[in-house]
Amino acid sequence: MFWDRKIETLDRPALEQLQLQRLQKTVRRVAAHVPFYREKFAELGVRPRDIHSLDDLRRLPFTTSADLRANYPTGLLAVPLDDALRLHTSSGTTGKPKALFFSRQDVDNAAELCARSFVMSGVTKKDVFQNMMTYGMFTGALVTHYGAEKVGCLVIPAGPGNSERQLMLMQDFRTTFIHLTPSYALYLATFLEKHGVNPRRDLALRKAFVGAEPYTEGTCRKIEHGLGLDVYNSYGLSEMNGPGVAFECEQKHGMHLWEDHFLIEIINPATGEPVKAGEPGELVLTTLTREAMPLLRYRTRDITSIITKPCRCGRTHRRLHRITGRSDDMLIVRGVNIYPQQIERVLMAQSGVGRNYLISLEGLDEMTIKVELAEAGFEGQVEQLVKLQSQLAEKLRTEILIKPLVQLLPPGSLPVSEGKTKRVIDNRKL
Ligand code: DLL
Repeated sequence: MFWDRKIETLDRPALEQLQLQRLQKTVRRVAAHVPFYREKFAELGVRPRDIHSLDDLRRLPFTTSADLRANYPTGLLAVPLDDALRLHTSSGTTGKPKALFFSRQDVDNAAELCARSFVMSGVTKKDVFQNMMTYGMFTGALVTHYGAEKVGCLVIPAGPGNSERQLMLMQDFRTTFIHLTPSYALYLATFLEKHGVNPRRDLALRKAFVGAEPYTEGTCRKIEHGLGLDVYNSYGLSEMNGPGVAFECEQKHGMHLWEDHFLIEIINPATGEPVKAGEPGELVLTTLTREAMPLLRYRTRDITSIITKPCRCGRTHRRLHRITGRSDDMLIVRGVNIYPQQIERVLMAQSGVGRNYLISLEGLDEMTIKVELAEAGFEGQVEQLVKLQSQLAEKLRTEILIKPLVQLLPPGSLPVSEGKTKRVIDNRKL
């Protein structure tokens, strides 16, 4: 199913022509209205009229999240404040948040891309959408809210948490699809199980759009199994409107990134140079239609790769593989580079393991993986636990090259989050 068949299946030369026109317009816009970019262009000796082809993108400067913070609150605005319609913020680990402005057109485009993304997975106006993302300054809920309204769905702005109420709403209004973080999805699955709800039998749920943080294929399967539905990966970031940047189609093999609105590059994060076609690296995005706050070559820090083969669904917009982590999430433990997603991959593929885990770093580089056991399956024998513990430690060693301590915990003993989860506690005294 298509929301806008023409644009979604536009042939590559026409799509690239459209991208070039939009890139040129964006570059002219920032050169005229954003001193930060004007100065960068002057430093690099590049002028808007030097952009003749998409390859010229590489002549333009990168933008980083530090640049957004340094220009907080309005330094990167490309329109008069009067023409800004909405403000979202995105908080990082330190200091001021990033302020993201939307013009009327930006608000509309964001909703349009979410509508496209929902319809791509088979959502229609007959669907009932319970939005379990956080409403507020976070883009996660509002942007998808308006997208689903555009499709004509009944939208229930539930927000996350309060699982009793979620269940009541799902039962009373026959909710068919939800949008939530992987952490809350896993929690909700446990909640339903505890309350004797069999989602396939008792609820009308068909799909969950899951995103806002990285998760593995194994976690995806656990959510599908626990909630009795199909999971579609939902990717986005506040700097690019929020959700709706890249979503999965019904083929569920990679996320189509909407290339009429964003230009993709995959670079080696250490050198800034492009990687070879199909190789993993850091995703860098340039906005092509944003009016209030266009961004050039934004370093997302997300690690992924482009699927080079065309998709069977007929869309020409290229797909990204699941995000495997952020370049700034990388842990260095005893000199070894480790991504938390590698650990999640091992844990979630192991039978007997439950739905929650925590990576704890203490003392002089001691790594402990705290992991909950599955609700069902454990028969209370100590030998069983010891075996599982050593199997996990061994598999983890193969994956991350160091052998962590594995601590098995009863289900429900680790903290849960309704939003993004903190998976790593680093208390090392190095
Ligand atoms: O998380 C926007 C969003 C909301 C996307 C709801 C999808 C659903 P930020 O708070 O700015 O915006 O965080 C963006 O979250 O750079 C990734 O590191 C991570 N992220 C978002 N979606 C995914 C995903 C929203 N599907 C940052 N898989 C991004 C992996 C994701 N990581």
